[in-house]
Amino acid sequence: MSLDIYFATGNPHKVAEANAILSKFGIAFKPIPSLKIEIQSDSLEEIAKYAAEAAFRSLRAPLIVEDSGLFIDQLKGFPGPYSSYAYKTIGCEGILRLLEGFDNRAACFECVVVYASKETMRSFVGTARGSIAEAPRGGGGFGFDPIFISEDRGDRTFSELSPLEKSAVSHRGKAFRSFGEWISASARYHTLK
Ligand code: ITT
Repeated sequence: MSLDIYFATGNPHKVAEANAILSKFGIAFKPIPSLKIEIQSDSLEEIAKYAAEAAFRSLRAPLIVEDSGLFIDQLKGFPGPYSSYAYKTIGCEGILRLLEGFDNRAACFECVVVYASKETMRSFVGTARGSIAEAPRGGGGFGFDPIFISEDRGDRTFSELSPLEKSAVSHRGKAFRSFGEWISASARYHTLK
């Protein structure tokens, strides 16, 4: 038997990556796309906490919300919390154009997972450091994966990694593994599972 937890997100890639990580903890996420309310803020944690509180008020069942983004040093952290919008508007090509002529291509992906239930609300954070490639490479993943080179995987972009290789070093992998360790040690997990 698995422990089902709702995941308020409209991004099926996030759900697939989270389920692959959490299946070993006996947890399955059930997506509910319509429940994520997104405020504007410079803080991923603030965005995710607000969304988790609002989603819990409507659903009244344990759930998670995840907010993530790509932070580029040369662009003072842009697109950061605006990554979803930046991806839909300027995309990977637009980011590469903004970095044309700059040597500093350092960047990181960040992910905040917020779990909300009747008893508690907790955040779990993951960061993956790396750099922005000169051109898109690879066919896997989603979003900015084709232009992000993880410092832990040689010269390969996230899109050139298998899903397992990506999640071993990714921001999402780190945040969801912390969540999995915490929830599997909690009383709730043992009574409901
Ligand atoms: P929800 O808000 O519905 O969960 P979303 O895709 O809009 O889905 P965010 O607001 O958290 O999610 O935006 C994060 C964006 O950052 C995402 O759309 C991608 O463009 C980018 N991103 C986050 N994690 C990524 C990853 O692992 N690989 C590539 N791009 C990623």
